Order: sequence, then structure tokens, then C-alpha cells
Amino acid sequence: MKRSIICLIFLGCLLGNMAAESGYELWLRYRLVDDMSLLDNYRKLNAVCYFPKTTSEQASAAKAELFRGMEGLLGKLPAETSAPDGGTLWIGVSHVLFPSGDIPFGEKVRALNEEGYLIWSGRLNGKQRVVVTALTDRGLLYGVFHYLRLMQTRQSLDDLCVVENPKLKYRMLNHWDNLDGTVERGYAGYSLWNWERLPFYKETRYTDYARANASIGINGIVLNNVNAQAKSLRRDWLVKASGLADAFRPYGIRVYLTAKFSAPKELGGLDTANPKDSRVRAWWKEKVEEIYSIIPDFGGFLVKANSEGQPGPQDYGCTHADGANMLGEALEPYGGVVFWRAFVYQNERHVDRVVTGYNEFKPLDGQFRKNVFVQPKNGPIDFQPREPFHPLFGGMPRTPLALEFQITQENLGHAGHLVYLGTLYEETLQSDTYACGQGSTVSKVLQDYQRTHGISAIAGVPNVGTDLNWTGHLFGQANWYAFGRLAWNPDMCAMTIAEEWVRMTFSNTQEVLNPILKLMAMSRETYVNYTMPLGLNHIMNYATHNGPEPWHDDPVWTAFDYHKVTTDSIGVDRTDGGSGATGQYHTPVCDRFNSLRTCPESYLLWFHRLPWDYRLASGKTLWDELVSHYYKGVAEVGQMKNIWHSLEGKIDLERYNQVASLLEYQEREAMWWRDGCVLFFQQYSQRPLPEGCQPPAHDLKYYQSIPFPYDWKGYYD
Ligand code: GCW
Repeated sequence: MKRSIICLIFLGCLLGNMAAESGYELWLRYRLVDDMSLLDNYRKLNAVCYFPKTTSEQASAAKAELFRGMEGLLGKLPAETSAPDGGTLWIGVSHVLFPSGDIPFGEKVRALNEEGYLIWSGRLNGKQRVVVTALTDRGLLYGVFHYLRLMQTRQSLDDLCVVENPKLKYRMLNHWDNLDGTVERGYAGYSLWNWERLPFYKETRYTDYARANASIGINGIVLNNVNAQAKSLRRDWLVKASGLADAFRPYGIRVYLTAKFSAPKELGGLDTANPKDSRVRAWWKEKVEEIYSIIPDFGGFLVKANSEGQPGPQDYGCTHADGANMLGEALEPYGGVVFWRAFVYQNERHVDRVVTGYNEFKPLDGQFRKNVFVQPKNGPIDFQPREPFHPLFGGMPRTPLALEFQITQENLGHAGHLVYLGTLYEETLQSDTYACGQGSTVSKVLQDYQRTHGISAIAGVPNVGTDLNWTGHLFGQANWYAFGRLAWNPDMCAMTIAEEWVRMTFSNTQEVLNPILKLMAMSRETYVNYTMPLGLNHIMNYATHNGPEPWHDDPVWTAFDYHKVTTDSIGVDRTDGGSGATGQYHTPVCDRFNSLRTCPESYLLWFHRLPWDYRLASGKTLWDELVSHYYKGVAEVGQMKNIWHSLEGKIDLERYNQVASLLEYQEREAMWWRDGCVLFFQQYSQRPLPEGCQPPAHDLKYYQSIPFPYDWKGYYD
């Protein structure tokens, strides 16, 4: 009898795991553990919980999450006890759990910082127990999410001794949300913030968003776009923002705002925004005081200045440091910080855009106040599918740098293409800058600012919106997850993170896990192959940044600056003899990029301009190799489709279908890229397609006329 009930539960659990899902729950699905012996073990260890009484919002959030997770994973809630030595599971901050200070693992607790936690299991006071503890409630919250993740990913709870501290202090999301509800470069619906109803009505979604972010350690959210509106700093808008701050606070997340540099003029009625003008400085001080009176734990400002039309200190003959320091000074009494972006270029065609960020900021190293970060993007152009790391990461030892990644896929197929970005993030973070000799990876440089300046940071531009599954493409969730995990520990391996995500999002069975991981591992290189191989870049559609447009050519912006194609050659000479970008890196990186013999082929046309018949390592000519990459990319999308099809019936139909149909779409777009680019460049190379490459079905004009969102005119009927 007992056995058949168990079997029924088990069957129900299997069916439950196959029920249609929208994806709204993200990686926090907490489905019943489907391995009977593990379930048994988990239940025993979690039978009785001792969670000391608390009034803190963060501890309450931790407890609520723990119980929510247990109810789902174990099918029942633990019994609660108020007797300190009664429970099997002890959760609480260390000085409350062990008031006498007599902690068996005291040394480990002392190694924790204010956000760290310890998960320990073993025999304590004669009984088998699990302890999750921290120095602060925020640490506890992170510890609880980790503890649940152990069960979500089916790990043993025996003999645990997990000691975790985040390696970076500010782990930020930079929303590019506009105040009218649209999102710049957002492809998953409208902004999550319902400004009309804020601050009074706080949607459940805000809490779910905060939960998801806390589960990966995000602790700061910039609410609005770097292409800023001064209005966001007006009192009525600050009050609205306070509603979001209230919703996020229990999850350890502070809110930040972008600051439009001209706000003293636009809002304050001054005739200048000159950072050296005392009236301007006084205006910012008062504004900051007002902000803190409304949002007491406000985090600070993110600023885009003197870039793409945004106002800034250079409008008054002042430097970025002058501007940033003025804001830093105003925020300092409250503990706030400034993130000052280094993404600057002036659209002057004679200047190579790749060298401008470094040239503007390097001379300012050491001139910024202690609470100011300079924030470069991961690479020196602009979130391309592959870029070498930004040379500023080896160039500003006296200024804390915050690295900005894009999670939203502005140049990676929007929310239509399956591209796992964890591998892109890892590639940047593990690049060696040689700033202090070998091993000075970008990741180490970021972490080192914590030692040298007491602050460190990383930021991601999120891919979320009002779509039911948050990110449009289900696999966009993996990029959000991966960013958070790397923000916590930038040395994690991207595929380890992917595995965690797949286990929690889809299944722990090898038959599901293996194919999905294979797909994710190949996806980014596949995208590079069919869009911008061999270091080619910035040849996407001008307006939308999706689809090919290497032919775009107008006085404001021309793709020809980025590929420089002629009948002889292709690529940009950025070596010593060219724009000199290679010289912005330390030796030996500089030499490696500078010399054709050592430059990685993946950056070949980024740093070098080469004739069509140049021979690559494969023995093929540059033309043949370039074309082969485009064809390979499309073939790989075909493989990705097949891999996904092997999952039919193994995951729920709703999510299976979503990804399956988007892979069809991705394949069409990959062909569009391949055929458009190959025909366009062929006009110049005047060479035949390599053997085995099927010629495109249409002429170049056809591909040039496909609009986005596209109208395929029956091309693939
Ligand atoms: O490349 C550009 C994007 C803009 C973005 C800008 C930036 C927010 O196309 O949409 O503006 O980068 O990062 O500031």
C-alpha cells in the first residue's frame, strides 16, 4: 500500500515536471525532487527548522523563500521549533544562532564579509544538522538561495562546508528603461516599471524580479536609461522610484538613477550645468539631499556624458573627472557612488572609434574621487558579438573600473536567437591584461580594486520586460542568470553556470541536460560565424542592429569604416602602422595583436587589413575562409535545431515549442546574414564561392531590401 502511494506521488511528480510552463518562474521553479532516495535524505535533514524570531525584512524574505522552496522541492514544509537545539536545520545570523559565541566553525564565520554566508552540515551537539548562517540578514538571504540551489541541482547535503563571499561589491543591473514605458534595446516587451501606478501599487512582479535577482546576488538596480531624461530626478518621479526601492529592499537591492548632466538647467532653472559653477554644485547637493530624504538607501548615479549627444562637462571645457567628482562630492556624505561611463565617441569619421575611450580616460587616471567608478563596456567598440577586452582594464590602476556587459542581445539577434552569453562574459573576464604581469586577468583587475580602493563593481544591461517569461527567448534567462553568477564570482566557469541553470530550469536528467548544454556551448560561436566572423564587426543593420547591413553608407554612419572593404582587401589596420589600437594594450598582448603571426584569427580583421588571397592557418585564402565561416554558422544552427528536436517529449510542450519555433526563425535570419554578407563582399573580392557552398537563392538586391522586422517575400517557401 505504502509503496503504491509512493509510486503515485512519483508519477504525479514526473507529470508535474512535464506540465506546460510559461517560464515565468525562471530558475526558481522548486519542483518536487524526483529522486526518491535524495528526497528522503533531504526531508530528514530538513524535518525541523529552527529560525530565530526576527523583525528584519531581509530575514523574513529569506525565511519566506526557504519555506516556499521546501514546500515545492520536498512537498512539505518543515516543522518549526523555537528551541535552539531542537531542529535539524538551523538558519539565522551567527550571533543569534550562537549567542554564546561558541561556534564550532567560528573561524569560517569570521572569514565572512557582510554579504557572505556559510552552509555547514555534520554532527552538532550530538545530532545531524545543517546550518545556514551569516553575519547579516542579507548574507543569510544569499545563503538560503544557495542552500535551495543545492537541492534544486540534486547535490548531497552531507558534510557541507560552503563558505562564500561575493568577489565584487557592487553587482548592478543597468536598466535602459524610458519613463514612457519603452525600453531602449529591450526585446521582451515594455518596461517592468509601471510608473503610472507607482508608488502606490506595487506589482507582485516587482517582488518576483527582486527574488530572482537576489538569488544570483544582484544588489543594485539603475532604474532608467543612460540616455537620460532630467525628469527622473524631479520630486514626483523620485517618489515613484521610492516605491520600487521599497519593493526591492527586502531582497538587499538598492535603487540608483541615471543623472542627466543638464538637469540643473532643465529642472533647476540655472543657465549652466558647468561643474565648476558653485550654483551648479549647490544644486546637485540639494538634489541629493532631497533624494535621500525620499529614498534613504539610494545607491547613487549612473552617467552617460558627452557621448551620442548626451550633455556633459566637456560642454564647458571641463573633464569627465570634473563632472564625475561634482556628483561624487554630493553623494559622499550618504555613502552613494557614481558610475561614470567610458563609452564615448564623437562620430568623427577620421578618428577610429576603437581608440577613443582609452584616449579620453587614460590621462584622467587617479583624478577621480574615491566614490567614483569609471565604467567601460567589455570591449572598445560597442557590444559586438566578439570584441577584444577594453584596453582601459589594463590602463587605469588608480581608478576603480566597473565593467559593463550587455545581457540584452542588441547585436546578438535580439530575443530571437539562442545565444548563450556566459561564454562571451568568461572570454572577457579571463583575458589577461598583463597590467601587473602575467595573470592580471580582467576579472583579477576588477577584484583588485576592492583591495586597493575598497570598492569594486560590474554591471549588466538587462534583457527583461513585460513578456510572460521575462526575457522573450527562454534562453535569455540563462544570460541573466550567468551575468549574476559571474558578478558574484567572476572566475566561475560559464559552462558550470549553464549546468546549474539547465538543472533548475529544465531538468536534472542527463538526457535533457547533455543536449541543452551542447547547444548552449556552441551557440555564441555559431552566432559569430554567421554574422561577423574573423573579427569583422559592426556591419549590422543601422537602425535596429539586427540583420546584415555591411552596405550601409551615409554621412553620419557607414559600415565601410568598420570593414573597409575594397577589391584588394578587407579589415581595419589597427596596428602600430594603422590607428594604433594595439598600442593601448600591455606587452605582450600588444605584440600578439600587432603581429599577423600571433594575432588570433578570431580578431584578425579587427586588427588587420588583409588581401583577399592572404593564407590562413587552414591553408585557405582569406576569402574562402570568410565564406566558410558564414556557411558553417548556418549549418550549425541546423545542428542546434536537431539537438533541440531530440528533446521533444522530454520537456514540457510549451517551452519546447517556444524554443523550437525560434530556432526556425534563427535559421532564416542566419541565412539572411550569410547570403547578404557573402554576396555583398563578393562584389569586391570577385572570387567564386569555395567548393561545396550552395550559391544564395537570390541576388544581393533582394537581401538588401528585406526590412526588419522582416518580410520574407516567400523566400524560404
Ligand atoms: O550602441 C549604443 C546603443 C544605444 C545605447 C548606447 C550606449 C543607451 O545602440 O542604444 O544607448 O550604445 O550604450 O550608451
